[in-house]
Amino acid sequence: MENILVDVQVNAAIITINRPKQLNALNKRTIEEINHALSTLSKNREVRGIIITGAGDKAFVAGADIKEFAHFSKEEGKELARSGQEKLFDFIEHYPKPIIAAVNGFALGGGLELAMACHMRIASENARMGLPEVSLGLIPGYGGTQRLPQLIGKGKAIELITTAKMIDAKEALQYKLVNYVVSLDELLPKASEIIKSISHNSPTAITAAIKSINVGFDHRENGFEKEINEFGNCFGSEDFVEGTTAFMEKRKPNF
Ligand code: DAK
Repeated sequence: MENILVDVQVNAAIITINRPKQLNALNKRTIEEINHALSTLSKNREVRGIIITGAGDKAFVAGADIKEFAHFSKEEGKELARSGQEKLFDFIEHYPKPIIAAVNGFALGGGLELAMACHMRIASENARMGLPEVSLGLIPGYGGTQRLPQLIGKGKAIELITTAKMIDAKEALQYKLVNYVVSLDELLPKASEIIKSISHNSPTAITAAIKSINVGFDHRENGFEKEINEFGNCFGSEDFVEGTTAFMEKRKPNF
């Protein structure tokens, strides 16, 4: 791996995007590497959740790598958008284990889109977020026009996208774009603490819950139907037997 670091700890794995001189801008290679790391980690049963963060204390990810796509044609732009969405953004959204973005500085453009594709976001007090694409003659191309309104509502999303303005961590919390704001020192511990509490619960049920929640935002499928199906499937799982048996035996379940 050239552009990321992967650190597998108890319960959680931390993926650090490691191009600090470029403020961790996302290029094609970084997208491929994150995809590869996530694919490997999905098979590791000890890993119950993933944290994605940026190297250094200045940026999570300052956007897609402008230097890489500046000369792209229309066709190349579409191809980059499609392959990036499949390999990273949709891949993360539909990942079977919870992924937390630990936003430790600038999360702009593709960087904020990456954070929004994650299941949860925690920001450090110095974080600054925005979708400045229209200032470059672009629109958000990695799902930002869809996920920002889902998270903060249509009116505020249109304001942020059309003004290209950056917001600070406090505003992001107020809009519910992030779940928590903590000091930079507390960022990774807070994310690990959430994954620790997730680790007490059934991995099968967590995957089913992620799938059901996602379908509720996918207008091609009926979320309530999906929830009924996934709920029914839980009854056939070993985790369900263990969870209910443990409850009746007044002990903690061992998933
Ligand atoms: N790409 C490439 N390099 C970047 C970068 C980026 N997004 N952001 C920063 N850098 C590089 C700078 O060029 C500089 O490199 P050197 O000149 O030292 O070689 C280094 O990181 C440090 O940056 P600054 O010197 O600018 O640092 P400052 O503290 O002065 O400013 C800043 C920090 C974050 C305010 C500033 O760097 C900045 O405005 N950065 C750009 C923010 C931005 O506009 N991000 C891009 C948003 S647009 C697509 C799909 C999606 C997208 C595009 C295409 N397709 C599917 C085709 C998404 C687009 C975006 O993300």
